[in-house]
Amino acid sequence: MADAVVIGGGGHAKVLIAVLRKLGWSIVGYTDRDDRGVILGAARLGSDDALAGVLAGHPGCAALVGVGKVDGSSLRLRLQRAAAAVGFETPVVVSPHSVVNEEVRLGAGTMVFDGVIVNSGAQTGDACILNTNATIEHDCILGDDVHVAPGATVSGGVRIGDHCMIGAGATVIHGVSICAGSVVGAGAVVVADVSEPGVYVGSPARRLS
Ligand code: JB3
Repeated sequence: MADAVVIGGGGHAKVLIAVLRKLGWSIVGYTDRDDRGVILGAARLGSDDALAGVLAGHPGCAALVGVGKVDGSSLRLRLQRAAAAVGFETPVVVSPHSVVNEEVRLGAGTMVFDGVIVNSGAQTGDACILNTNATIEHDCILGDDVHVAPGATVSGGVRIGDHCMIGAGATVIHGVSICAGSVVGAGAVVVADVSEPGVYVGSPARRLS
């Protein structure tokens, strides 16, 4: 079994660790500035300063970002790139209880959780979260560090820029483009291109001033 360390010890880490276990990974532990206790059997190893020691003790270890994302920030991508820079593997994680069809490309560190469907021809950049029961339809192109929250539906041919967050249960209709750094609120329905970063809510989705 390959070793993995999880960066971050909160709710997202709990979801990630369960999927990693199903995939047969051996969880070395997690790093977090706070002690969040034992998470599904994984103990805190210390803050991120402890990562170098983890790699020394576990050559070839993977690092997965267990810090979630609820905004347009770039923290996840920065954490992943920093781990890769010191020699960690940052693999794609695909739940055995998801469906990934043909000619799909998933960037390094992208996580596909339970119930997700990624349809043919779709692609993501690095460090994306395709969260529980999200749907990414055919030929979508997602940038780096995009979080598609639980139950969200991204229809065919949609383009989503870096660092976006598509909220729980939101819908993006076919062919729409959403610019980098945008946040689509839970349950929003995006029916037109989003060309100005901001927070978009409602149906049809409108930018919060
Ligand atoms: O909505 C869903 C299904 N999931 C949400 C997820 C996508 O985002 C979840 O409900 C939360 O809203 C959020 O999950 P997350 O990030 O696990 O939230 P929280 O439970 O607050 O835990 C974040 C943890 O990350 C905290 O313990 C922080 O101390 C830690 N953290 C923050 N910055 C960090 C860093 N840990 C490390 N190792 N390094 C950091 O830079």
